[in-house]
Amino acid sequence: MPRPGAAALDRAKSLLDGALGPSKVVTGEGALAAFAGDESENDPVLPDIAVVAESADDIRAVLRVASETGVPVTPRAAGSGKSGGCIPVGGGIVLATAGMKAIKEIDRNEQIAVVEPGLVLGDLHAAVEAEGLFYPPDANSLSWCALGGNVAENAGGPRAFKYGTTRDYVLGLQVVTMGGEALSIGRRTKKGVTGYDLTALLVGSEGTLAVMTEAVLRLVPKPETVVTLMALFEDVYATSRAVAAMLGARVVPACVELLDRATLDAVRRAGVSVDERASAMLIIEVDGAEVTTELEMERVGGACDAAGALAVLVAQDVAQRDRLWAARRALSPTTRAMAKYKVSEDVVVPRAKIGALLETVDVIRETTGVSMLTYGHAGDGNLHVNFLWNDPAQVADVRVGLDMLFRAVVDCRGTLTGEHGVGLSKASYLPLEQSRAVIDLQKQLKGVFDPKGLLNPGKIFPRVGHGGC
Ligand code: 2HG
Ligand code: ZN
Repeated sequence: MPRPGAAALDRAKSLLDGALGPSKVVTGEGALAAFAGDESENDPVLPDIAVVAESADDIRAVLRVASETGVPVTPRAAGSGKSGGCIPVGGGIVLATAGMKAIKEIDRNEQIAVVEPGLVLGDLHAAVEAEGLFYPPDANSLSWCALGGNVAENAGGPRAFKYGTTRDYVLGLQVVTMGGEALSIGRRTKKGVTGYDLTALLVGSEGTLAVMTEAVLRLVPKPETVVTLMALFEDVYATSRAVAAMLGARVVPACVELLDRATLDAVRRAGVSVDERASAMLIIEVDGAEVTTELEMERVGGACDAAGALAVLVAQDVAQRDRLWAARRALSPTTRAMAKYKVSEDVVVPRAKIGALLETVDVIRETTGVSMLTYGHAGDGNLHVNFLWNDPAQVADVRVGLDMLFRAVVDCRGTLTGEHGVGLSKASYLPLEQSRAVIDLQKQLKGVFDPKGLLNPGKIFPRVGHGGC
């Protein structure tokens, strides 16, 4: 992707210095390294300039300068993304919003919160829960990911099974478009159908249409009780039978997380003791009023037993529950440490096809000889299929495996990404799932918001090769 010329950059730098003061404008390779990468497998790319925004006015100034000078601009919140969404592949300016962390409002009666893009998700959870309220989306990086990125990528997490993803909780947004125009879209009320649903369009648009300066979030009452169960199985296929049986018993757990044998081995190596006979685990959580959670817990236990569980254990206290979730939430870094190279996918299949997907993973492993492991959000059919390898020469085999995986997912009417986004990683695979007409329509929408193609260029739309390997 061509980078901006020196003259345009010099002009942008001096306009930014003038508009914002030099302290917010970062240059120099050492300092810019902090704005180059994310948590995906894509190589970092140094921007030419980074702006550390402190207010909506700063964001307006940056988008005005970018438009005026023709310099690309890539928004960035915490940098926890998994698909290269904030990597500035076109160079230019990184617009960093991590410093805008305010919770501007929590309204208990209306059950809404108004937040800035740099607010860390875990901090939002703590603040609203202190008021007896609940913000369900719970990306596993919640201790450091930020709302701006969550909104841009429509982040999910384990609780999406019962509660949905970020988009289900964003009522309205303050955004700035290229050129620096501030827009207020959406609403603060629970209901509302005025005009097109621009909020829904912008949530998950991967920072390619506009930059968020504020979000109005819908909250729900905090569940009275939470019960966490761990079910162990001799084989991974039994887990999909258990999930089907739970739904058949009319239970909608908050989370149903799957760990396959190779993932369990990684957990064991990380020091958590798990029954050696087990080749698969489900972590299941039910929440709500005490009477209903007790009933649901029994039904979940019955469903697991019917599917042939070796054991179903209930976390006895908060400490046990926290230990289990800490191990689950750390799976991404734990498995990352297992090999020199890793690609983690986040494909989704209809729940009834989870077994078929796991069979496909076995076939891919045998065909390519690449180590693989699978974990993820079984309730949603959203599985993180991981490829792990040490020899750079195996990249070709990984690419074969990815192709097999994505084709199998699309063939069973699944989707390529459930929560990490297309970004750089999956842009070249978009035509597998979406027709040319659908892709063209999205490009036209992009052109309406960003006619010069300067906002987060290089993302979503097809290019060659998998960005992560
Ligand atoms: C998770 O579910 C995250 O832990 C990250 O979505 C998945 O990196 C991964 O494999
Ligand atoms: Zn996930």
